[in-house]
Amino acid sequence: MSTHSSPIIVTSALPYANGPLHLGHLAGAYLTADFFVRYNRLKNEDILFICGSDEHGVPITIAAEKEGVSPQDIVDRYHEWNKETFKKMGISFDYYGRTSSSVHHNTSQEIFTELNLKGFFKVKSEELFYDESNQMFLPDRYVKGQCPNCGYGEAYGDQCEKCGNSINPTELIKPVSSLSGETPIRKETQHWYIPLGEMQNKLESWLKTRKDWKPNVMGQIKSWLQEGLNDRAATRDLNWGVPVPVEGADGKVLYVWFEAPIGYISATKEWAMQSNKPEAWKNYWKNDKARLYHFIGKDNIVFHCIMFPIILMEHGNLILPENVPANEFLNLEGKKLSTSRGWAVWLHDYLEHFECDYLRYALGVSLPESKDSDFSWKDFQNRVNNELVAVLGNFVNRASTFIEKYADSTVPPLVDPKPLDLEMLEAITIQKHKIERAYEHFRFREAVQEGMQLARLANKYFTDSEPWKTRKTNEIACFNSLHVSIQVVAALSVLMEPVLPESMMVLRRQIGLAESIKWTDISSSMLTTGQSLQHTTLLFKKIEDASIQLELDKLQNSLKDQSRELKVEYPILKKTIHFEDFKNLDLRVGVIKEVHDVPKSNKLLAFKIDIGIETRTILSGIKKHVDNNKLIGQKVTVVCNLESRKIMGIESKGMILMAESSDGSLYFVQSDAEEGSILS
Ligand code: B3M
Ligand code: ZN
Repeated sequence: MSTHSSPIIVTSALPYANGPLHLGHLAGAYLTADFFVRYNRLKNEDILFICGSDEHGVPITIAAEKEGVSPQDIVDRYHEWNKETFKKMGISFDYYGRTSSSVHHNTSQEIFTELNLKGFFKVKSEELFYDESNQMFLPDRYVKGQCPNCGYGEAYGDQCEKCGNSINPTELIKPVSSLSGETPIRKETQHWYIPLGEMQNKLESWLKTRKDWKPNVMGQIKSWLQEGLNDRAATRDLNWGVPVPVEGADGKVLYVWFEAPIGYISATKEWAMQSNKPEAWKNYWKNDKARLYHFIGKDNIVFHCIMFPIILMEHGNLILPENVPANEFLNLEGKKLSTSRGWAVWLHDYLEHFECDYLRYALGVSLPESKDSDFSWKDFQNRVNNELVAVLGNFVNRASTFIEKYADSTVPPLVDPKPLDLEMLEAITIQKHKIERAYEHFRFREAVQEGMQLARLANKYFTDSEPWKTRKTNEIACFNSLHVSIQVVAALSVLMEPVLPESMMVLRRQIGLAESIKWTDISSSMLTTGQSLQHTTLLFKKIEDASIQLELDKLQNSLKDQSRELKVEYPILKKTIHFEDFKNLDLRVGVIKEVHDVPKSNKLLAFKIDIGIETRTILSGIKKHVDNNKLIGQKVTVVCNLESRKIMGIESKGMILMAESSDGSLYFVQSDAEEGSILS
């Protein structure tokens, strides 16, 4: 993607307005989008950054019921709060809308109606779960039960969070209403289905034209397509949401995942109206030349890469995404982030104690770009102290203090520079190109690191050229070092702007760079000789151990608080079996000899396991739960006399026993006994 003048529209997933924002949100869909947008603004692109609150759907009504307030109260509270938090975090949306707005209601109803008139939907009458005591149907999370695919006991009516499969509610085994805890009855109702299955070929042809998509994103899409797409209802029996615009459809609303992505369009319309150019939204959505980028977390891939494109395609006259650079998940201190368990860092809380730029940088270098990554407070402290303070801040400070003291606070001349000086000046252009390439291919970690790399090189240059010595022996050489250094400072103040907007703005003011400075202005001569410089303040402050300990304690305490309230629910015991039944199980200790990926599967691994008497191939769907590099040589427990099964063309003989912890993580059942040992 090079600089052309076609408009760009960037969207970040609309967070549900049912709770405050945390670190996982930021790392998933907002920080990278903001880096990308700020970079493109500096490049003078015509770019629009859209987001807003997702205010409908079962997540909202359930949050309201939990607190005993109305859904409206919930969304009003969190909409304003989240909007404010994003702003304080430096996320520079051009418009932050909300899906309860009338523009959104109208827009999504219009799109539904248009599709309905085209005969796009399949209208089906079917029996769905109904809670008799509450007199309501139980869409999505209102019904829980056992997953028909993986057996997980807490699967929801729309999706199993364990295996990621989408579910038709009536497929749930032992369904229970989340409202009354009772077994629901089945009751006839009518819904409008999106015929995803029929659209699969068309979708696949379009996907083939998508270039440069991240492998983690394409991989997930392909595995959905491989399993074959099922029709999905675009409507729900609920009274909170956008009413279905069809006569006789009282008590029905559009499915939140049908209308929420349309929120991107509605918010763009609102932005256009607010900017007094009401037609301007078309420049982004109805313009073949415009490019649309959805920034999301990986759990939203199916909706943005399958469902929404199908809706856009069938509607016609609206552009489809150019790319969907989804991120994986961010873990916290080595564990899965979980708001219900209190294992989260809330952004509003963070902002009370630290600068927004610190987190933007620390997360920026460790983003879950291609695989899940981890945030730890210790690492955060190290990034701030050893990189922001000790490298970038230190360099800026050294350069400007010297100029203040020895060059009368003006940019000294560059006279007869030596190779060391010229190399440093060249590094500006080299790093600039590296950063550009990184941003243009959605490699944000790299972009951040290459920026810091320039500061690292500059620190070394400063040390090597020893201006504190030359100032007494060779003033020209000393001035050259200071001239070069302050030019690097100027370049850094723009190169690092997407990552560190607050501190780089302060820096640019101090060195007298114009507000309007652009990416193309980055060069080795951004400041002119003789230009006077203001006194620079320290850009970053060291974080003490005590502040980090405070955060760690807070995390532990909230975990304790939550577990008091929210005891882990263990499934009830299975029914008693005879001793003989148990004796029939052949369990042995095995040792992992080889591990291979299974082509086209992002869940399965193929193991070769030595069970003493022989080495067997066993397939197991635990890819996400284990560290691939640490598998060989591990002891595991194998169910050896389970009938063999062919999975994805490979014969699997037996099963590896796994223990499942309450957060859904899987662990091997291990023994120190030698391979072949029998468990009895
Ligand atoms: N609100 C889900 C989420 O927060 C959803 C995103 C909507 S994007 C159109 O994960
Ligand atoms: Zn499942």
